[in-house]
Amino acid sequence: MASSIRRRRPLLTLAGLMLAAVALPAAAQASVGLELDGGWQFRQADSSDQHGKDPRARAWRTASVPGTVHTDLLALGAIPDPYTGMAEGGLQWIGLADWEYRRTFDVTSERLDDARSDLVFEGLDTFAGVYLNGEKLLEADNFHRTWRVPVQGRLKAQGNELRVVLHSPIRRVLPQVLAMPHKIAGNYPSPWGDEPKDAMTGNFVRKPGYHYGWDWGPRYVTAGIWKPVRLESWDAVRIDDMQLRQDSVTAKLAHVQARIAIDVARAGRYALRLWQIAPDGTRTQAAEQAFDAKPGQRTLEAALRIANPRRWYPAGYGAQPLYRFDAQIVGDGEILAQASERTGLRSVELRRDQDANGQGFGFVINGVPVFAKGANSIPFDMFPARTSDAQIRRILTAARDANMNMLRVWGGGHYERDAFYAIADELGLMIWQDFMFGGGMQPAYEPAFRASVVAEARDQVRRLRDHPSIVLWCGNNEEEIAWKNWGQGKQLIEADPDFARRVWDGYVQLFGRDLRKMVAQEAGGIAYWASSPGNDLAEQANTPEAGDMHYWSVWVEKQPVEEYLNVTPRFMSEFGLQAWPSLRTVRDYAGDAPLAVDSAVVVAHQKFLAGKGNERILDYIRMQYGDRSLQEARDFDDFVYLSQVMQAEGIELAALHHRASRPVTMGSLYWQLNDVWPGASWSGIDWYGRPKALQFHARRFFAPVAVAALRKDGKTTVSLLSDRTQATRGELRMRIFDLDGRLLRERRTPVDLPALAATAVLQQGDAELLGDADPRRTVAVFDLTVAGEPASRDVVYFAAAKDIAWPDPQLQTALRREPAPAQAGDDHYRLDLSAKAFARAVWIDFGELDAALQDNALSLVPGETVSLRVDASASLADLRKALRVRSLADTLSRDQ
Ligand code: BMA
Repeated sequence: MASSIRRRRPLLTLAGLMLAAVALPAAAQASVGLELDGGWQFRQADSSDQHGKDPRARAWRTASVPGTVHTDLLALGAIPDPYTGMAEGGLQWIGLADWEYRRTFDVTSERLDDARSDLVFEGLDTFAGVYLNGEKLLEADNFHRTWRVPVQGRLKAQGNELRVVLHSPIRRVLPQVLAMPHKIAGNYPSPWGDEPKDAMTGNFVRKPGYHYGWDWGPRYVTAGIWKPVRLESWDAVRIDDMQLRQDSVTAKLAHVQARIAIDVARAGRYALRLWQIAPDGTRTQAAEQAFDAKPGQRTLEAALRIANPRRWYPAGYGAQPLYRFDAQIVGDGEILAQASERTGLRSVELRRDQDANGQGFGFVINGVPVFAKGANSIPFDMFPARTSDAQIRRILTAARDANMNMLRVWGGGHYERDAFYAIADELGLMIWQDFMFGGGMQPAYEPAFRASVVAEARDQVRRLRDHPSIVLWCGNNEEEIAWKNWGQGKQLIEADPDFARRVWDGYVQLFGRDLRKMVAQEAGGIAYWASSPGNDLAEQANTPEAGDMHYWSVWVEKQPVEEYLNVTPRFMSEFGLQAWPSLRTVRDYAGDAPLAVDSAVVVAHQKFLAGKGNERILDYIRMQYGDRSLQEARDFDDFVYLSQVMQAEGIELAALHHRASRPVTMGSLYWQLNDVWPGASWSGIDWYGRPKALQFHARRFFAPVAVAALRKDGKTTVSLLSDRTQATRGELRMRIFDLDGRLLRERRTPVDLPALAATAVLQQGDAELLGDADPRRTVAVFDLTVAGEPASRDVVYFAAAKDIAWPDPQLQTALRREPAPAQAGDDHYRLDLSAKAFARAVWIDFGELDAALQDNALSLVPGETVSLRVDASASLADLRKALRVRSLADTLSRDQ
């Protein structure tokens, strides 16, 4: 909600209001009143015992708010960049220190006279004592909450001092954890000795789990004032919250209940005015009501009926029209308070019908069952305040461009800022929103802990509930499965059955009852789901028959990727394979250090410690591409390339299988969309926003209309996948080639694609497809063309890549400049690419130059020319010089 308070101040013009609304992300918690973000200083607190690590520990130094202590130290040059080289181990002292922030501010006499004044901290990380003019105001203990403290009568006109003391979260919690006779298991033990491996504190704090280290990111247990601070003063009335509850939405009519929570300082007669701004900009008054109010809090309600609403759809199903509502509280002819909220009108249902396969799990938007395609998102940075809205927009746009329609905001991070959800609303990305619980149980058996969580969750649901993108609130990530299936429950039951029962009962109370109740009260009808993966607390937590599934036998248990074909879940919410980001990204963090699979600077950014991540990547490369591909010690570049090919081909296999299994399966979200820092991970886009091969594959395997040719046990099933709501027709072309480019067989078949369906159209054994052709020298290429849709291709190989003698495809490239576009920006180029023999996993790059490619990571059929748009700021000559094209043959044939 964007809100503002105004008293005896000039009114904004209507145009000004519109502009303000355009500039703000929807539902922004506008920093109105007196913003207190600038002018802060910081130092180590008296209580800290880390002064020796920081030569100027006691000096007041410039700080940024919102921000974190790590980024403040970095800005001063007091520490090395936490993301480069091998800085991590040497920076753990920061998490053990206590810190102190301060600033002063003046208050106008008008404000001093106001009946009410609140200091608002949108986010404090985490154990924070807050003092105003030496008097303690607040003892905060939850990163995810918004803190509002009344301060009227405690302000002076000049030189108010605000001081925030941040205690080391590890130090604060460790005594309590050490005193426990039996510990609760958690993720991940610190490799750095800053806390004992068997007394992990992270799960006892309401602070992002990933700050304590994760299997794709470093450990930086930071502290700070991570969101804006402001002083809000009012004399009459303040709008505290505004909800646009969508009670029903159909093509004909939307019933929206506007609920405006106000805080009245002065008794009087007021009026609520509500304006509706339709997606086309038409502004109409939606309600006006007068009311008498006494001091205190109350909620005003107005029932709105919107005829023939323009409905919001997920990407690929329709447009994303957004309505804005402006509320004003008027008294004595003046606007005393106003707020603005944006939403999209749609109906959302989590459909869980019983059927022959068990119980379904799928999202139905405006009556349309939507196959969810997407990925899991993690925080965009270790230090969230430094993420820019532009960075978020770039990554979310890349997700939408890859034909995704859903992201799961994973529970080990933080609730994202308003802009994230506003952008998701605009792009049509549905959001599965976890509450922030990531790995292992918490002390939910303590009522005070549960109360803190419910307060946090209420803050967040109220902040975010009008975003049409949010389609599910989920209690936690992987806590139930860890307890039930991974032995965490069993171990504790064996060690201490009474305590184990308390832990489980606390879990059920928090995730089964408290959060469910709060979501039912506050979230406007959006479904609640206890845990991912799970079956909403039913006995079995991770099964293909019901609920959502995380499938990690491939990767964690080292099963071959073909195993993906043997699991058909109702909704796959996690599965993944790691790959390294581009060499350029590795160089950016590693500098000139020698790069090899096992070199120290490389391993420092590989966080899958449980299984030695680079060894695991090599295992998967070997399974598919063989030993002869591996020059790893000598040629890190090949390792990066092969890791990306392996990841992209593996995830594609699984995602196409999920889509082909519709309607049994209704979702496929791979792990993971983005990165928190530059390093190895399961992401398709690295921390700089550079795509791995997976990102290009995703656009093709998530295309609304696509062909899946899946070979299992010597039999290939070809399915036509359509997310279109109307039936269409097209042509399926099958060609059997030998690798040198000889066409052995071709068949073209007209095909029907029923709406919202996967349709198997062909099933053939190897012998039928191959005839007497050599399986090691032959491929089957399936192309689907449907008018108005991009062509879709899938290729079947009859032998593992390592068993195929790849001929040199003799790739040909031609790069030219295209006429300049109408608007300024990068230049446009066109790259024509062709191959003489079959080319698998063609990768184009321009080295150190920034160039956005329309497509990449392609397979090329002999004789065809693929023409790609390239956007770059570099000159044609420089691009030509930097252009490099490779395919699997280059890497696999090097030693032959
Ligand atoms: C999943 C996630 C994360 C983790 C990922 C890769 O289970 O929920 O906890 O990063 O696996 O191991």
